[in-house]
Amino acid sequence: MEVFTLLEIDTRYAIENATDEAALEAARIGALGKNGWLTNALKSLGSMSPDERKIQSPIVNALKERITAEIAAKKADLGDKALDARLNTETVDVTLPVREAPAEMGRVHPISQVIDELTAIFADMGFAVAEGPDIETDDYNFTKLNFPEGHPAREMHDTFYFNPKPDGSRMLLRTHTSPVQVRTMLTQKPPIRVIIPGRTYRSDSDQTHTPMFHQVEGLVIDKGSHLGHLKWILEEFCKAFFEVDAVKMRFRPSFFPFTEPSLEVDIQCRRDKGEIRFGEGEDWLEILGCGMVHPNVLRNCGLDPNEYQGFAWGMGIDRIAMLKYGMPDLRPFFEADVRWLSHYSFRPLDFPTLAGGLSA
Ligand code: 2U9
Repeated sequence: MEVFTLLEIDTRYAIENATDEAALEAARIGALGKNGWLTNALKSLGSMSPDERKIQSPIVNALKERITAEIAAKKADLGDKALDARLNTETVDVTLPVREAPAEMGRVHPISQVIDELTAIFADMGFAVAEGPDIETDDYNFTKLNFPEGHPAREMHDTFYFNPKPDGSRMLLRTHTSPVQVRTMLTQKPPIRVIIPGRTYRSDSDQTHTPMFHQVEGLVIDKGSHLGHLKWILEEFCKAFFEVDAVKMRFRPSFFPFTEPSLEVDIQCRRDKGEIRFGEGEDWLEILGCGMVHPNVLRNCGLDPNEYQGFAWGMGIDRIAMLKYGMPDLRPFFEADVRWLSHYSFRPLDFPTLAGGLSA
């Protein structure tokens, strides 16, 4: 009994004077740890005679309850004191700007955003995405697309050529994504439904032209494809892309070596104090070119024009991005200016889908 009293006084003194969690834990281990005096006292109850245990058991258990309660009370007290100390020393400057989480800090370039948007729209209509090399042969970029050798149409494209090879042939930077359609027709059996977004190159530079720019072209080849299908696809695309319920489109005759007939397409808009609104107004804006694939092109790509026909279209991605997001100049697209990027770019986790909203 006396020994217990002394040990209890000793432990309560240690608990009371503990100034941190480590000192409190040391006091707890001294009494209630694996080899603590109170643990040993509890263990010794087992070897006592029933009469002796009857006397000692309530004493030892009451002791355990008192010490446990005291430790818990001290623990709460130390926690409160630690919190008070932190609150007294730490201050928050609420005027500081909020830092973004790392996953939120990157931005999606408007070109990538527009490619994601148009991919979502055409994928919903059953189109696959095709890709090909930026460095092409003269054959795939021009000859197979019905540009005759020495024809002035080749000059229209302001081509970047590489030095000639020993056999006289010259590789070039593709001037449009059309060689990818050639590759697709040479390797896949119709029906074909593909879009090709990608980089293209022409030796041209001013406010609306850069030597590298982006195009998206589309191609449909089947037995009964016709201009009515093409018109529907383009109208659905324009409504979805510009996020309007209805849009008028105007088809004008034009010329491209690879399509016959060839058409240029204008979209209805309103020009309002430098802003352009689509799906309303009396103005027209040229947006893309299109046509039925020329029979010579089908033949050059291994398809019989008496069995298959198809249509194709092409448009500048940079241009439709400028129109949709109100950017006046094309050149900053490629200048990597962080101020421009943080203004015009998109948040990385807002991936465009038709169901979730394209640019919401
Ligand atoms: C194949 C057959 C036909 C793709 C087409 C256009 C019309 C067109 C321009 C728009 C603006 C290029 O970026 S731009 O300068 N494109 O007007 N492109 S039809 O026709 C093809 C392509 C491949 C085998």
